[in-house]
Amino acid sequence: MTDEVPLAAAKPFRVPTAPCRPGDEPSFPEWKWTPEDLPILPIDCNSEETHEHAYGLIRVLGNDDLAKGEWNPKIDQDTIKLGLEYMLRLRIFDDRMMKLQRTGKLSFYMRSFGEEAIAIAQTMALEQHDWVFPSYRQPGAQFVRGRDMVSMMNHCIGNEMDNVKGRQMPVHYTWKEGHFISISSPVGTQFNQAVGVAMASAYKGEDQITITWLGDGTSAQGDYHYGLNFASVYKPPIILCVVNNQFAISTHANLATGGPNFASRGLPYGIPSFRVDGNDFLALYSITKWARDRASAGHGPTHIEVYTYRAGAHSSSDDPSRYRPKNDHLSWPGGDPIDRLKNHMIACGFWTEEEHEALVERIDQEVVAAYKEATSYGDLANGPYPPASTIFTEVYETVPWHVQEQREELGK
Ligand SMILES: Cc1ncc(C[n+]2csc(CCOP(=O)(O)OP(=O)(O)O)c2C)c(N)n1
Ligand SMILES: [Mg+2]
Repeated sequence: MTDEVPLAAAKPFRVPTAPCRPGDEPSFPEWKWTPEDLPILPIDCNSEETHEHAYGLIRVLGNDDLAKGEWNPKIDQDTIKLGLEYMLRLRIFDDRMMKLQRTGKLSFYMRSFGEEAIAIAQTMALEQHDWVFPSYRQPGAQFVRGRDMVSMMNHCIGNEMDNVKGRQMPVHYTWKEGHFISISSPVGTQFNQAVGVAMASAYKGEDQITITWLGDGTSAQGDYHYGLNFASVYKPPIILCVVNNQFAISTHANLATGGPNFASRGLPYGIPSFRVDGNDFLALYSITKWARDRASAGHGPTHIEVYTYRAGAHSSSDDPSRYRPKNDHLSWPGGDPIDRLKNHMIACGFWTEEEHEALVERIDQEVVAAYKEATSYGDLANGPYPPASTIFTEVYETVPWHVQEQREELGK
């Protein structure tokens, strides 16, 4: 008898790696999907009927920049122009804020670079009173809901006018008036909270639906599966989105699932599941409007993989050149979401390069003016900041003795 464990023949254990690393040529599989591939489905369909939609890709904008196929939402030109304006505002806002971070004017920043269409098109497809449970990669929803840039900057600086009084990291917005729920640093917590709120809306008989997003990496956590399971059982009016931008900081998406894609993970939960081109404004608008109509009519949840590429760094603390080829986003088959909508508008004859440049110029001036105003309420180096006493306010209705004691201590 021996306790020694005998050596076995090689077992199929593997640790996936990213498809390309620094120094490699970026390589992405060629897209075989076209806007004509997938039929639109009745809003009361079941999960099995969405099988090809979970394994395919909903597209509307073709390679010739024209809108085609059954998923074409056929929205009016003014709405499309507004969508382009929101996306540009987000990109210019992000670029300015990143520069401010680099010059020490902000402690931290995260951009939505390459993913601008997602929160913007999807929020535009909803009603103003619907609930938004975002991750840090969907601040753009606030532009759609009408939040003032000065207010967003006040938060990022953490000055006296910060609506969360310095209690959150920069970019961890919350905005009650816009039904935009606080971003949480521990990733993924919003998924279950969103399902619970959607259940509450249904229980109260309100026509208020909920949308939530988390990333590919975050979908490897239990929270994602708990949320799907509750949505599967109770069928509340919710849109559950997994933004597959291929990376979780430096970890490639192939470490987050061993399956063929992210969308199809909703099928065994009995939830209709779709994969959509995340850089196609019209496709995102279309599937989200469809999912809202479905939820509003009482047919329950929809699960969506938003297929995209994180064009920039994870955050101001990250350097992607350490783990992936430089400028690889330029090879992404889905292109750039702003360029694609702009090219579509030009191809259809209701936009020009000159109008585009003028819009960029106007927004840039608005962003510069907003920062000037925000710093008049306090900058990072000199304040004024929210008073220290706000550490203790608005948390407890009745302040517990030990917190009261600490408050008095601070007062000394
Ligand atoms: C519970 C938890 N684990 C780890 C982290 C550290 N962290 C912050 S963002 C992130 C990556 C998330 O990637 P993904 O879900 O793909 O979202 P993306 O940043 O690509 O939008 C990690 C690991 C965290 N904030 N919370
Ligand atoms: Mg990711």
